[in-house]
Amino acid sequence: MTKRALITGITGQDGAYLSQLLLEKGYEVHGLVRRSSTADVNDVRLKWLGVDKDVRIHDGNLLDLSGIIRVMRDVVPDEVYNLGAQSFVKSSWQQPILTGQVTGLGVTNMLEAVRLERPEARFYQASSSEMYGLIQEPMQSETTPFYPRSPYAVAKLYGHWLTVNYRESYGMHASSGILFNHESPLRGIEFVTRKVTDAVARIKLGMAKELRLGNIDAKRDWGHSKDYVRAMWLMLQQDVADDYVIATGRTTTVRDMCRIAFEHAGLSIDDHLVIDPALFRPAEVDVLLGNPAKAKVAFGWEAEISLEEMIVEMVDADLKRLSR
Ligand code: NDP
Ligand code: GDR
Repeated sequence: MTKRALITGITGQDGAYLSQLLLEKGYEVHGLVRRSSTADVNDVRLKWLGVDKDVRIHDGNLLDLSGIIRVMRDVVPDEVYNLGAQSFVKSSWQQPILTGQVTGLGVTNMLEAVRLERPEARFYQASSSEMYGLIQEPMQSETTPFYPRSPYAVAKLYGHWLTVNYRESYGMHASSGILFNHESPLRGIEFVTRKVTDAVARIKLGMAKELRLGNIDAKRDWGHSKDYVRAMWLMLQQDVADDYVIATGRTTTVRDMCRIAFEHAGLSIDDHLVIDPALFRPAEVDVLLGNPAKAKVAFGWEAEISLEEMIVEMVDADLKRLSR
């Protein structure tokens, strides 16, 4: 029997890589996509991976429960991956209410639709290392207390606990992946790695002179989206639903991540990097470092792509795109 998956956020970075993975595994892949007047460009990532023709798109918005119920009835999924969100931390201070509605309450809409229409489906919630925020433990695991530091992180924490609550209240197979930062050439341009690789490519090609950043002392545990969507799928293949940290176990400053990108292009960071106070956040998460031991023991997951390999891939992809 062909398995059916429903993915929210299918037009985003992870949605595209997860679609590719599930199609390779023989799934029928369905995606919930919010309508826009520029529908021709919102499948750009799926096109980049060459899977746009193989996925089935359904109009719907995380804010609209009746629409989600209709999609759930039409698709009758075996697995539901809730990746849709207002996912940019900095924007969450500018749009705290929208972020709460989409990133937080949107999870309630998804869980309710599954509970009412397809309670036997397995559910994945895209939780985030941002929930740790002002951490007090050097390495964060599933038992580390949370202390969210942005409206985005608060909304994610709500979605996280609601997923746990539906699992415990209704016996649903609902798992939450606490994923640390993961990137790729398909990463949105507003996130720091892609902002850096895009700028490095522009400087290399003579299209720009400088790169403006905020807090370059922040440290992140960066992995590759391709590795991380594999962990999402593995979580839903377990007999019992649970929560798992997905991370590399290595942390790097924004400054050192930049250096990798500049050096790969044969450029010096000191000649081009400008610190712009306007790019600092009202509250910062200074350091994140995840301990993925539980996922390794449970289903043998480990990150395979290093930060260096990923940044090189991203710079090369941006050079190629901008040279066209
Ligand atoms: P992206 O920002 O690339 O994708 C977000 C997706 O959500 C897009 O497809 C977007 O659609 C969709 N979306 C936004 N609002 C709505 C809405 N109201 N209704 C329906 N869909 C909506 O995120 P990523 O792929 O990087 O991340 C996937 C998920 O994982 C997100 O929930 C994110 O918060 C979470 N996460 C990400 C991490 C990372 O490092 N990448 C780490 C931890 C968690 P559109 O194309 O129309 O904008
Ligand atoms: P983050 O990712 O907030 O960790 O959330 P982002 O790449 O935006 O920031 C990482 C760190 O870099 C610092 N920084 C800058 N960030 C951006 N975007 N632009 C800049 O110019 C800049 N200068 C310095 C930030 O202050 C921060 O410390 C990502 C998102 O994908 C979330 O959805 C996800 O939940 C978490 O990762 C885990």
